[in-house]
Amino acid sequence: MRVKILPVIAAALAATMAMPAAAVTVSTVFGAPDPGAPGQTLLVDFEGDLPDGYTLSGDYGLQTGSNGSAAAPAGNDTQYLFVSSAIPNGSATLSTLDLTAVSFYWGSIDSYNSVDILLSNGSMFTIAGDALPPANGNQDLPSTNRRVFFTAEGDELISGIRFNSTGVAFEVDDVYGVLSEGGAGATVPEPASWAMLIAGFGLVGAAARRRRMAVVSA
Ligand SMILES: [Ca+2]
Ligand SMILES: [Ca+2]
Repeated sequence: MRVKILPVIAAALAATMAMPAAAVTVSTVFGAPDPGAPGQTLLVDFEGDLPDGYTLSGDYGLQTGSNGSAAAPAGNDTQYLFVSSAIPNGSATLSTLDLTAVSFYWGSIDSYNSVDILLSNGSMFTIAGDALPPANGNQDLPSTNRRVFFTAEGDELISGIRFNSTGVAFEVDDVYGVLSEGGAGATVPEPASWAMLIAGFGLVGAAARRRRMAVVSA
């Protein structure tokens, strides 16, 4: 009978542990200059050391003003971060504390820029620059210099942002966000998962009852 029961348990556990699809909503506000992020807290401005709990990895540059490597986001005369195909890999990751929402000022949006929003459950949400037209890299237009907001749905939490660019360049400054009040590491199964788990145990119980009945009738 164990041979029959174990697959039922395995199926129930697999349903519990299955990674949900990343659910993130996106909205933008035209910039030139940065419209700011009402209701959110400034987390990283790329001016000095990162605050505790934040790290930058990958390949990136930090600069003020415009040159051949990168263009200052419209209306921004402070230091900003850029990634570029002119720098190996054209990709950098900002790891954050657990956030329910995050936003940043995206300068001279190019179609070949993309953003990966990393979620603490291991899944990822991606948006490409060409989702925000005209995405032609114009350094002055409000439509190509936007604050972009990402909000995690349900119990999901944002744990990082990866900036990618296969051309010159992806420019970003002033990451704002909303810190999670629940803190990191709370991994209570969602109601749907509980239902699957309980249903799985129910099947196990039914199998056990059938076995007892079989024993009695034998
Ligand atoms: Ca800055
Ligand atoms: Ca650009």
